[in-house]
Amino acid sequence: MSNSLIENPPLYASPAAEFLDDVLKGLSSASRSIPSKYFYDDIGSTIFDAICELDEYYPARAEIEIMNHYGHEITCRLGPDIRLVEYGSGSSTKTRILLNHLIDPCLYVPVDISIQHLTRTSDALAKDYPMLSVAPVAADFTRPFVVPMSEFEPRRTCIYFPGSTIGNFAQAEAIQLLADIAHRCERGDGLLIGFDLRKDRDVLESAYNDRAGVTAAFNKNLLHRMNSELGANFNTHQFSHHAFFNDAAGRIEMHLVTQREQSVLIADHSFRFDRSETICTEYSHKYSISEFKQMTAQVGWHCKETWTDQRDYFAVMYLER
Ligand code: AVJ
Repeated sequence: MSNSLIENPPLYASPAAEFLDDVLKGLSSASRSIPSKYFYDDIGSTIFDAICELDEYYPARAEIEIMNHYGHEITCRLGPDIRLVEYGSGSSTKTRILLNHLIDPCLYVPVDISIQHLTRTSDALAKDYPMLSVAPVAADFTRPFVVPMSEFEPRRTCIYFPGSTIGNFAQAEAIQLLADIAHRCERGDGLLIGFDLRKDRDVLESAYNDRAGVTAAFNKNLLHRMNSELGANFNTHQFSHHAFFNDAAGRIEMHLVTQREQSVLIADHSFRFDRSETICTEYSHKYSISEFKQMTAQVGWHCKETWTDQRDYFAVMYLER
């Protein structure tokens, strides 16, 4: 049915202006960083899909295992006639498992930052689920955006936030985002969210340092993106991928490390890098179930049920406002 892409009005004159602004800000601070949302251009989204196929990258498979095993139970919790809004829908792989079980969903709203990826995914879904209304929204979900309404009044709205994307936010920002989602919801609305659990350091570090180098390519794509979209002159061969578990902070950190001292020019701004200086490109927090319950309860969510995979590597939690 309705499958027209909704583009929300941008807060910046152009996406490139926002990207440039965030990069200049991130590289000017004492500990250099770039927001990880910029991984997901068309190429980055495709590399991420390849990461999900890697032997070492357990989170994708663990979450799919949970969805396959408890799909019926989970959708019983969500109930019939819902409007399903997905944050960071990517290829909507796990959503298909939900859609196979859901009873008469009124509308599916995939929200993603990569327009090309979103369009491809929504077209494929509309083809495979001809009875389903799909209303894709191209937006950065950390900013306010308009959620399309369904033709029929839904019983409730459920936010689906899979993939442990919540882990990419610093803890205070994650709590703020969970609060924002709560504010956008009405009493009785639901949140189905996936997050990665704390585990053995070796398992964690292998997942972000795969032997085939796909995660390294994913990380370095950010340099290619800055070169092609912002006219930067990063020598991509002189940066290496570095990922490790920061135990005290409970997170994997991904960095780009310069192999030698160098200067980089980005739109008239020159940045000096000392040898071994790093740019932090991603946090991936690993929480315990009780820690996560606490974070969500603080901002108005009530945990109804939690499901985990056999090895307790990953959790999917259902909460209500
Ligand atoms: C699934 C997007 C949350 O943090 O594990 C995968 C992205 N980064 N390998 C994660 C990612 C490096 C990822 N998210």
